Amino acid sequence: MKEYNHKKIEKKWQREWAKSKIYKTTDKNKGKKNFYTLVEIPYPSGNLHVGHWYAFSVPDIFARYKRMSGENVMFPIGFDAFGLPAENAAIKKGLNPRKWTYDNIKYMENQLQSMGASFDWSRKVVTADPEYYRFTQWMFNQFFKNGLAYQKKTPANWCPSCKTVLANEQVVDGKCERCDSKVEKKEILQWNLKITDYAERLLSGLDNLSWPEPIKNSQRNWIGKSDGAEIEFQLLAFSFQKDSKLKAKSQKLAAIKVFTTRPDTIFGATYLVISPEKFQEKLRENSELRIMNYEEVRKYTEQTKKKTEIERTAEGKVKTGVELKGIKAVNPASNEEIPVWIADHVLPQYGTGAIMAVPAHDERDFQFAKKYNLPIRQVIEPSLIQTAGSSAFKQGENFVEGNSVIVIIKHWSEDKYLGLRWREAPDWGTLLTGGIEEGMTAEETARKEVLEETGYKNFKKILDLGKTHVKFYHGPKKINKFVHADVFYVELQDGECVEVDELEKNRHEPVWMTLEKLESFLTAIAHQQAIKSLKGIIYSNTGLLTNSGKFNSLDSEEAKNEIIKFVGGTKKTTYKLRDWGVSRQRYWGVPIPIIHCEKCGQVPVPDKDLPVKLPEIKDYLPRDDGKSPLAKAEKWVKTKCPKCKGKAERETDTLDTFVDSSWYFLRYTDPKNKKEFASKKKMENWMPVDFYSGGAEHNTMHLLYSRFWQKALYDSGLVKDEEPYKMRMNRGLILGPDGNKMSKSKGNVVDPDEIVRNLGADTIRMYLAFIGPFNEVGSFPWSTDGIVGVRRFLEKVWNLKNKLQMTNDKTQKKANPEIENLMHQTIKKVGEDIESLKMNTAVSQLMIFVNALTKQEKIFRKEFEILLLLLAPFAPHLTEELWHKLGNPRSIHLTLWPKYDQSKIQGSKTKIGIQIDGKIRDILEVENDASEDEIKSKALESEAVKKWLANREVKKIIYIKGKILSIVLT
Ligand code: ANZ
Ligand code: ZN
Repeated sequence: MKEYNHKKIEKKWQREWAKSKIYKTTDKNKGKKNFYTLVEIPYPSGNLHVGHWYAFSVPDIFARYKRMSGENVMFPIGFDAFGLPAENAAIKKGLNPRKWTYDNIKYMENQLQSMGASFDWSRKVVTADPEYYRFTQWMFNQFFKNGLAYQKKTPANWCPSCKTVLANEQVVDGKCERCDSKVEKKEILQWNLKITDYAERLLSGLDNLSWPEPIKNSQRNWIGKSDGAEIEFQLLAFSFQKDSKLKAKSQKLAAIKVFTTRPDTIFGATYLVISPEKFQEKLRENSELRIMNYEEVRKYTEQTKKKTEIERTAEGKVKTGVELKGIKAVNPASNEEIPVWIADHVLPQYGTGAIMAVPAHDERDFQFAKKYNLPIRQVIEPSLIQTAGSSAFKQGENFVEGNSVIVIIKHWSEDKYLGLRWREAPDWGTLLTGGIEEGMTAEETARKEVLEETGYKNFKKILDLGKTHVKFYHGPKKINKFVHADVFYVELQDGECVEVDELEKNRHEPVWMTLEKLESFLTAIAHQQAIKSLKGIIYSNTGLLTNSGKFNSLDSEEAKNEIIKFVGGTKKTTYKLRDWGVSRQRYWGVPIPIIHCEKCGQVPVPDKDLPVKLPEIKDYLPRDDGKSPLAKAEKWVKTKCPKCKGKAERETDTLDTFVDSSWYFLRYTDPKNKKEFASKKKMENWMPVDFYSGGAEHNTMHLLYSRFWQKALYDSGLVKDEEPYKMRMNRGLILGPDGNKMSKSKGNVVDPDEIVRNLGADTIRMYLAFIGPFNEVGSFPWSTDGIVGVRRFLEKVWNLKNKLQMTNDKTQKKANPEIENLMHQTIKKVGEDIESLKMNTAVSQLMIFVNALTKQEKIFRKEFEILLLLLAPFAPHLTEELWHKLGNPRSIHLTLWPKYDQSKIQGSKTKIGIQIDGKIRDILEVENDASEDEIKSKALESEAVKKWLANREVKKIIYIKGKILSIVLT
């Protein structure tokens, strides 16, 4: 018996597959459906790590399965070869980034070969190849001609250590994603792509994609759509006298436009806040605009510019600001003159860069108003609907309206409050409450209710906390109610009581409790709201308007449009998404194909002159003047204007690598095309991508950029589909054996090359498939025992060949029906599990099957062959070797996936005893592979079990696999 020698087998078959090109995909394969499996194009960082293995070898299992299932599968690979990581590494080692990158690619190609993945290498794409980036440049120029690419002086995230501009997405917690330095703001002339023009389509396009919801939601949040209005506030100038008292002069100055999502709250806008940058702009535009405290304002603005967006908007941040002395604004709804401030928490790029502050209903405005003593005016009265408990409002049914009071009563000597426990509705906890009768005021009612229902008669204090409106179902009276309640707070003077009516006493029981207890005791939503009002927690939801002139008592949502009209505003939708800054002041990237001419302005390099090749220069280190190192390549920079032939200069910035990776998947469909980025016909063979697997970190960057890119190409008629990816899936993370993220400094990095040498590629592949469900974003620690276990499993498979029963064997036994059933069940389960990316449970099933075979004295060739076929996507080398040893001439990987016989599977049921409090009460027949949850729910539905469940509750359920489900009752 020869031993399982993975080294020999793996090398041999990798060479053989390369020679016979079995993974080369033709664009059309008769009778087969094309299926495009895509994995994210890797950076040639220099060394393949376990993360790469996970990212490629598990999707390879999927691709192989699809191929065996009769589909024409394309599974391409390439290298995203430009960009910071390559350059930083090159800088550290003093090497030319091009040489360094291409050396890495060579090295990584060998490593990738060792994985035994079924990549179609003939479609390799390298984004740093001039044949590739010539089309990156060409597309950029199309966008430029269509007005989608523009240059603008923008405050950029500047990394002082990498000496380059970073995209917002590359700034994490105010720090550079790559080097962790604190990011600064710097004004730089930069190229941008107008992704914001596509915000709405990027959003609505998601609705029709069958991607996982969490991925779609992260894109939705990133795009951040808000419906609101833009409203103008006039500014007034004030002349001021020596005593520094303001004196209105009512000279109309510029107007300030604000963006608000809550125009309904405008009567409560008691001051205006402008972002410091926006105000500077206003000052520049309008020479009449003058303020008294310019120096203070200037200083504050300077400080603001040093802050990152995250620092400016952090939730817990202490609010700061400076009032603009000498001007006021006019609230267009109330005509009031209100103060104007600048503050850094208002961002210049969002909305209009200015806000109307409504401190009564916005938490940030509230904190600001408290700190600077600005007026706070409530304009929304809470309007609530009880949805929980027996008093939940019955939607769609009639209701009666009424007025009432809610009274919070505080104890005279203790820090306690009164709650009422109702006898008629035991789940009901409330404050004191009662209806207002004709001719009585709310306060009179509150006093009367306290006296009549509790007997207390001496008040130290009574406070009106405003109105709350609520819809609920009145259980005892059996009607829906819409109650308008006045909330009061009463502090008792002493415990002196009058006798309370027996009838009242019987309805509810008064309980004294701490405020904290009271809050969890109250079930009535309006009463919970009353406590919030008492605690001074602002109400930021919708409700009924108050203090709002002719709009009083209207529903705030319904009043929005009328108020916008009333103040002459316009409806406006904004997005958080910003335009995509694509300029990089870096050497190692695609040169932006634009020529600057003094006469003609920005002129795109003509198609015939593309690619604009990245020149070879000596000094490619970043410069600290904010310019790209290419600026030093004078010969290259100086050129002729394509239009007027006069002297001109090349753009020296290079493109962000996210540009390179925004279309690589199109190039795979036609990688050698010299005329076009890909021919339409070739693209139609494969696009859109059927299955795209990658990392969650790309939800909002690459995935959004490439969707935008595709839409922009679509609008130019260059591609047929508006969306590039039919399905997207994010994989999890492989952790070090210690449960931490693998990192050199922690010494917990697993080296796949070493494992390939010692245990083999098939073992790693299988192990990574087994480590967890591939379709769930989780993190899985590497286990040395685990991988050794998988290796042993493969050895078992190897040794099974010794049990093969020869056809001429006289002692031949009949097929074992148990094995046959298990085999069909395994075919079914492994196929279904791979299809749904639950590779881990597919492996478990294979292990069950192998164990059963190992226990047999002899096994049939058919059984062994089926095992090999099912195992082929996971362990391609081992299975190929054994397949050929059996005398099969063709590659196992070109063989079809076996079919299962349903009738054989149905026989494979198992009996599970259902135990209740220790006694078997029922027996269930379930599929062998039924999950614990399935068995549980079946058991709880069984009539026999239900009988025992009446009046009692399930305390615990214990499942002993394949045998007993034990239910313990209370
Ligand atoms: C008045 C108001 C009252 C607001 C209220 C909210 C609640 P989202 O939903 O995230 O789009 N805002 C507008 N522009 C801003 C800027 N440049 N920097 C900081 N804050 C800005 O947020 C929209 C709300 O954020 C706007 O509506 C505005 O405050 C504020 F009870 O206006 B609101
Ligand atoms: Zn010119």
